[in-house]
Amino acid sequence: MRFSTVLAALAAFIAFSAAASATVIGIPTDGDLGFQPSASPIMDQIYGFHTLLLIIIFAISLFVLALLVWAMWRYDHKRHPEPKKFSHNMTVEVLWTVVPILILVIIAVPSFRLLYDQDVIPEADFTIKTTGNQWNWTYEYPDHGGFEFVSSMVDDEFLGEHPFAAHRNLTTDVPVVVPVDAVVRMQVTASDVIHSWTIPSFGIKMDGIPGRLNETWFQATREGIFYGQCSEICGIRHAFMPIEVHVVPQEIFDTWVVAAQGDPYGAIDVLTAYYDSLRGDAQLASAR
Ligand SMILES: [Cu+2]
Repeated sequence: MRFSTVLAALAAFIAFSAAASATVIGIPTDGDLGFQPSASPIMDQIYGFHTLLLIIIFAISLFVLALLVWAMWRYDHKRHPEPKKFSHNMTVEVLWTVVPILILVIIAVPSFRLLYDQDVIPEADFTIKTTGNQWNWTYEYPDHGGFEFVSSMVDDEFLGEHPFAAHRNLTTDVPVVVPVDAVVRMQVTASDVIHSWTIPSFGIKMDGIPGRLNETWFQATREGIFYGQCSEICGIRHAFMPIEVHVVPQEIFDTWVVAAQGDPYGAIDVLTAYYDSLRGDAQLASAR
């Protein structure tokens, strides 16, 4: 088995074990460490790359520590009273130049591959355009008739009235909805100051800059509710413009699109009905 395959399997296992009991991802959870569970091929790659770096860093730290301990013991003034007078050692000098270069090359290969895969958007199924505002997000679905809506955080006092998955500082009044496994081209811009559209589980973070149209992409490979937050300090309510993405089966997405073309703010009823129908499903019931 190739080393990269082992790394990917390890990363998938970590992602799976962290997420096995939750379909609502991006909320604070007690005792969690590391990244949020992965839900996209890009995040899988980030996981694998992160694991590779951890192994390399651990090996280097261990080697330097061992070298230090050995040097302190071996060249102690009792064991080694007369210091040697040489000032060059060709072998050691070549080694400490070549080995770090090799390590950097080993890191560079998956790093460049990841950068390339993040940057080059595969053929997209459809596009969503988002505009960051102080302090909420406007979403447009240009490939589905061009309907648009503004998604704002639900304030604490109204959380109790929200039909599903009400989480403080994360739940929005109108979430973004995408079908599972669809390749989505995400266009990001802003109307006033710089914002940043982020979903950690999808491995994406893209600045929204006034007067510029940035692009990124994601493919959500599992159903659920995913949260992110604006990641560019944008003013006094920067912490209160969350991002909420619902990944649902294609037919639920199609129903939602038809409803949203009529009334984007009322289309949330489609999601409510969908989660109600799943209430008996142990896995998705936790979304409520
Ligand atoms: Cu912002």
